[in-house]
Amino acid sequence: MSESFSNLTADAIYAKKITQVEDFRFDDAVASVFTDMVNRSIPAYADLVKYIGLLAQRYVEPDSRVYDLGCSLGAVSLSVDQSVQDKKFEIIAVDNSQAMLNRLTEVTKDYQWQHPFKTVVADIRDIDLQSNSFTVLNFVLQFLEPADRITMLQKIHASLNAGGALILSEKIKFDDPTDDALVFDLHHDFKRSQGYSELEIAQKRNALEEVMRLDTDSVQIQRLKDLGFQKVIKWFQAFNFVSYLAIK
Ligand code: GEK
Repeated sequence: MSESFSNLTADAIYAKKITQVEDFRFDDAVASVFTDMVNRSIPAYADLVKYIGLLAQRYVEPDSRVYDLGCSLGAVSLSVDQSVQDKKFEIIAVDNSQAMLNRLTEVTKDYQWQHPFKTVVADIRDIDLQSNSFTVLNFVLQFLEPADRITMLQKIHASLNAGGALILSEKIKFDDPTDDALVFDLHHDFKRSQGYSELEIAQKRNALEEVMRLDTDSVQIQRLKDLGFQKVIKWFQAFNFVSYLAIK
């Protein structure tokens, strides 16, 4: 995973006052600072990515496929590739941002993949998923239109082998508004501790308002259970960022 952390360029996208903050997009500007941005915005992101590699050791089956959906710079793919040594499998990383995939190619150019790895530029809603043992949606479902989320999860459930796992990481809302406000503030304390200014935090929040509509913890868990996942466990949480393990 260290390879994806080389060439670190500092995120200063929202550092200056912007008259009209536009909706957030995964364009060249974001792709070029993404590693810094994601580490300073999602608490414990690097640990979470590392631990997804550990989960992969348990759930990736020999001669199967792994999907990294909404892969950005491929941090999850790299983690799985390095973590699961003793099995043959293929990794397919999908993102609809050409800018992200160009940057992925650049940051991994000297990396020797241990398993066949391919990228696909596509909207994850439009692709056919082939049978697989491990699918990861690491902070991606939250960017889909709320109405499309269940269909996406249904498609993943249908494509997973019995016993296979979906790792779904999401920023969540809390059911209780007071709890939600508190954890929201704690997350902003985290961002301040990472060197983001009040202006940067506020402008990024505006940019994300329309493109990232959050579900509550109870909605996330119930939706996965209703789809037929045998086991749904919240295995990781840092403030309002959580990850679920859903086993078919
Ligand atoms: C990581 N998983 O580092 N189809 C395909 N890709 C999409 C779609 C879509 N409909 N919507 C958004 N994306 C990564 C981090 S970032 C999370 C994921 C964040 C892609 C988008 O282009 C971006 O690369 C990624 O999902 C979300 O573990 O920035 O908060």
